[in-house]
Amino acid sequence: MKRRNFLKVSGLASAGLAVSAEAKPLEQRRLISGAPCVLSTWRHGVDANKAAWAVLDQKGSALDAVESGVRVTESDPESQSVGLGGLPDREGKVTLDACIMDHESNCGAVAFLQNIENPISVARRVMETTPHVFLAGKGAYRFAREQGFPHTELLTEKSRKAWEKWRENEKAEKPPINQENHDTIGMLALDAEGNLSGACTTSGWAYKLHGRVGDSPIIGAGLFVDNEVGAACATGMGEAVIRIAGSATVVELMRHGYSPQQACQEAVERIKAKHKDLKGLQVGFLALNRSGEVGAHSVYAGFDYAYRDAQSEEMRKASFDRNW
Ligand code: SD4
Repeated sequence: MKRRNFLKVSGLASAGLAVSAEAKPLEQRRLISGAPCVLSTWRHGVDANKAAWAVLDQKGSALDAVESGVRVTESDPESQSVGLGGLPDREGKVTLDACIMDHESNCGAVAFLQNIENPISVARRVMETTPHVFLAGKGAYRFAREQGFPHTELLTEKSRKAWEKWRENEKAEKPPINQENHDTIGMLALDAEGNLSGACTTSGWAYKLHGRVGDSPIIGAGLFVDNEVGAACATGMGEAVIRIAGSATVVELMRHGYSPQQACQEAVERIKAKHKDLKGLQVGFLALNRSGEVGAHSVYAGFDYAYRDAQSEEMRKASFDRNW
């Protein structure tokens, strides 16, 4: 597709987003790979980035970095939206979704996994030891146990109490999505070799229907990596992210010349275009290209992310379209 046509169909022009004069499709430019860095969604990303940076700083791989990083959040009982201590579904069961992807487009995923504290490592094991990409439910659990992962009770006292309180006031509709009950960790890293990897892990939408799976374990929705271009991950209402193949869309936009920031903004435009009613529909995207440029944008205010490289370690606020 000619670039002019691509812009026309993308809706970028109508969204009023400017593409810089240098923006060119990938085949017309060379992205020089940037210095190592790691970024991850929400405040729990600070501690996760620490663990990831310990790997990157020793010239370790981006793949090892993202796995080590998000394991910290999965194992933190205080984080009520990921791994141990995650808020359960409406039946009181903690069910976990995760995926991982490396610079060679190898990927692994698990969904609807119960009683395993570190689903990201199970996802990596699926990627590295099986001919498959995705295991779900009982099969994923059995595989994890065979691989030596311990059986763990994931419902903490704090999360059980929150669920009981929710049940007292249970309404027919699902709970609203906001920063309190919806904060997956998605992590993207660039290593010293110039390779990208990503990981995404969550307990999903609090008090969801039993069996519900969101975007987080779906390669192309919750996470996507293409080492030629960049990487992206998503947080927020998974149903909306799946509808636009969110993370794959962000990466593909970068391939066509969008900066990471422009790509995240355009993906949010697509979400907006597909949903007449945006009330409470929070989605945020994070993106990183091969040069180490970063982008972050969300539908509503409040999305932030942790960034770390050799010079800086900080929380950053994403740009957004609307106030709550
Ligand atoms: C999901 N996207 O299960 C995940 C949840 C999330 O911030 O990202 N929360 O829909």
